[in-house]
Amino acid sequence: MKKYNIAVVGATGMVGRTFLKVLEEMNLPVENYYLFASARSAGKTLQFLGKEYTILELDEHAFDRDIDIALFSAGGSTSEKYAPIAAAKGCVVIDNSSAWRMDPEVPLVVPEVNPDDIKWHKGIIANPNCSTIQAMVALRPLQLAYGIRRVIYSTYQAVSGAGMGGYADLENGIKGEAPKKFNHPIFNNCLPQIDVFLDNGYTKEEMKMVNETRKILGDDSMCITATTVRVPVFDCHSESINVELKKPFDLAELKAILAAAPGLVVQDDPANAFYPMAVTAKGKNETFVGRIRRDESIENGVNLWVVADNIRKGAATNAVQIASKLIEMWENGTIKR
Ligand code: NAP
Ligand code: 3JM
Repeated sequence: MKKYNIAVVGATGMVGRTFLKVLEEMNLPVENYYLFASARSAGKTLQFLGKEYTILELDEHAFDRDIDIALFSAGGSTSEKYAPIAAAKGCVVIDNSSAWRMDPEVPLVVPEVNPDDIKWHKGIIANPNCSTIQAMVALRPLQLAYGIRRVIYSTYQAVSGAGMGGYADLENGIKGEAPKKFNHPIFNNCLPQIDVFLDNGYTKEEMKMVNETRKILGDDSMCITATTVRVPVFDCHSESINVELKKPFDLAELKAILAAAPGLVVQDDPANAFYPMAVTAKGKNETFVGRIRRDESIENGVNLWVVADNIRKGAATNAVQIASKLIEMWENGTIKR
């Protein structure tokens, strides 16, 4: 099997460091790794695969090397500028930022859900928002079985989703210090604002969930609304998802469909207080679903509680799974390198 060269852009960040852990675990056929960050970290070293790697500065010439795949997680403006430069050099960018997700020329991929969209990439493949990814893993099987008319998302999102700065705000807030990353203290608090506010009164995070869900599930007519909330939890996003299906369902059958879905683990035994939680999802690559019950206020309604490690399945794991699928498609001739 051919071996490939992989770059990690933003290697020193919360997502970037998890990329390195997931890459160590997933054992892709890789010849060389190149780790990039800003001038702030260039020259520093990171331990990876038992070796010491020196961080390289990201600049216009970074992709002059023979790089097959670049995993980007260095913020929207970095992706906006450098992803086209990398793609022009023949490298396939798997981008974790929101910069390219809604571009009609860019596939937006959750490997368990729409892997075939990888086939029409033109050099950039987008990784969805963390909150969207875990919802897709749970909703796709229901869409295929019953059709989905409407979705109401209410999220409880960990501070790690706001990077190293988000983590520091909770750690320091516990000690009584003022926040630097968030507008308000996050310790002992819930912030009904993630990312900036838009003209329609929603936050950008909320509209990411609405628009990305429609694109990934391939249904622009799906009715979707979202309220996204930052909570004082270090790791893992939890989501209440209320779904209105198009067809009637049998609850036992619906649970069996979820239990058989790829990447999804059902944890649903209320009698024993067994359901998905942030503390049990931490460090895992799967998405967890529980509290599966009929919404008795509408016809064909169901409520779900969905939890995943936002930096793993919500970011690094999903991106590395895309890379793995891409390599598989190159190797079996589905798409040309
Ligand atoms: P973080 O902990 O703040 O890390 C940011 C990383 O970006 C660091 O490695 C930093 O390098 C690097 N960086 C910043 N500016 C750069 C520049 N001009 N050139 C090169 N590298 C630069 O943030 P994070 O949580 O890892 O998130 C990083 C990005 O990933 C986010 O901004 C977001 O777009 C995306 N993200 C996506 C998801 C998802 O759901 N898909 C989830 C979380 C984050 P230095 O060490 O040099 O500062
Ligand atoms: C998650 O540079 C930025 O503004 C990054 C903001 C950000 C994003 C984003 O919009 O790319 C922080 C955390 C995300 C995301 O996954 O959408």
